[in-house]
Amino acid sequence: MTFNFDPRAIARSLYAGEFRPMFIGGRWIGARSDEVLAVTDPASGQPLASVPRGGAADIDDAVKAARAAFEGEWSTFTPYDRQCLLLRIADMFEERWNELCVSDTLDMGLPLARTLGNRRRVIGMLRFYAGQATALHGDTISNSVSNDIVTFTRREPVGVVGAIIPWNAPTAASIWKIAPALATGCTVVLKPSEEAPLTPLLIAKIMQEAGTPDGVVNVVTGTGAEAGAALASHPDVNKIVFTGSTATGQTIARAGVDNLKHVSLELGGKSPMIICRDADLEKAVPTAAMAVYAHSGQICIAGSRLFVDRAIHGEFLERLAAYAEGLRLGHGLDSDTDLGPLINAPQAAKVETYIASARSEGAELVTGGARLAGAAYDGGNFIAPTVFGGVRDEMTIAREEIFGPVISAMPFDTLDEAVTRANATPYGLAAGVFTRDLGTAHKMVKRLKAGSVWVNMYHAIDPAVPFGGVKMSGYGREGGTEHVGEYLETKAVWIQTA
Ligand code: TXE
Repeated sequence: MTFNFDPRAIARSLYAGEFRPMFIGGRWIGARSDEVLAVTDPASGQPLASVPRGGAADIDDAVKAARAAFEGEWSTFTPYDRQCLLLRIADMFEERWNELCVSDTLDMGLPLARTLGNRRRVIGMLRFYAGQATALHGDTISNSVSNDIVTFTRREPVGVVGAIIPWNAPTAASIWKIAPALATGCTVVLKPSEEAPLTPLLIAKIMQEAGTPDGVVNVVTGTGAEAGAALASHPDVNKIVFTGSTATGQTIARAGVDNLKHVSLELGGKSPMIICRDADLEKAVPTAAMAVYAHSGQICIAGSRLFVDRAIHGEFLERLAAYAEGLRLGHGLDSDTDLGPLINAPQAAKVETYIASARSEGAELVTGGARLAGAAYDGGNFIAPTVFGGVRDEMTIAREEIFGPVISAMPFDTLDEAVTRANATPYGLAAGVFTRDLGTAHKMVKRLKAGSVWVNMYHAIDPAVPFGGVKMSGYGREGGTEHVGEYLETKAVWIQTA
């Protein structure tokens, strides 16, 4: 892909190693402790900026600011006012899209061609929720008590929302949490990942410039154990929306019990991709590859368990390996990069441990399986796109979320067996099926236990289509009209008229 702008020039203008304050109550400030966290470019290891290491006191300040805004000026905004604000933010995102995407790429390494392609997931989401802001309504109910009593419901904002997001999609994750909050009249304290806090701060800046009242959106940077835990357990936070690992999601859900916070969790996955013998391999091979490699495997919906009908298993793996070997790894700002780095050294080490476990448990390495060395990869953590064949369901790589570019391929003999094995996981975020047979497709869709099922495609996400998981992949949905309900409380009103 060629860019019609100079990404490196934007990168230089954005981050030159300086201190980037966080955003509380409309003010750009440091942590009360004055401590900072360094942020580096995952592709080069070069410093980008430093951010405040916010802690419990800073979270408390942000929650107070969010509460004051919720009770104050923000509560006077009509649905139409909120709609206008969201549309203004969306317009500003359009104008500054290249800048936002360069920032996203620097934050987490995803190639710029991909971050640029997230327009609908981000700006579309803002506009979708702008529409939802003026579509909120309660019900009039014919109560069974008396004809002289009018009963109706009001949908009211849940209050202060704590949003905790991971590093693998800073822009989209921020907007998926903030847009529904603004649409419904809530206020937000966002805690980005310590690995990728810069784009969320840029987003807050744009929102401020768009006229978002002080305190409506606050961003506190810091670690999970400090700022994240303080937000999850804060008694004046009404709801937590979290995207991240299942283990942290469980911790957060427990922390919310004391004040019975609403909690929605979008967690990990070990999603199956099922390739039937009648699949169109021209489409299925690249789709199955990118279902995992697109974010270098660092995406919750990665279709990392690849079930292939035994009749085409050999041919499929050959073609998959050839496709994987043709992918170019490099810095996300380079126009010819297909895949970026892993976020940091511990993540790369974790992936290498999984690769080692696959070898020692008897899986057969088809391609990849090693770090890339050489000047182009200095300072980054690049692991070659990897395919293991001969994987058995009980092997570690077939059971655990790797969050790296590793596909575990397994043959199957019957569709019944494929679905049963696909469902034999604690997770249930997504699933993919490739078949030309409509009957097979519908049967699989019905039986697969997952929040999203894609047939003859993968990875598609749309603001109007609900996204989320079942089982240990969490609860609650993002996107779709039902999502706004997660930011609302229902108040029942009774009026005696005679
Ligand atoms: O995730 P965490 P991390 C998986 C992936 C990865 C592993 C660790 O396998 O290797 O998780 O990554 C905040 N209270 N996924 O450490 O811990 C944290 O600061 C409150 C899969 O990044 O889930 C960050 O903002 N908050 C996943 C956010 O939670 C806490 C995406 C996510 O961090 C906290 C990310 C606490 N006690 C990682 N501890 C997916 N499937 O999408 C941490 N945080």
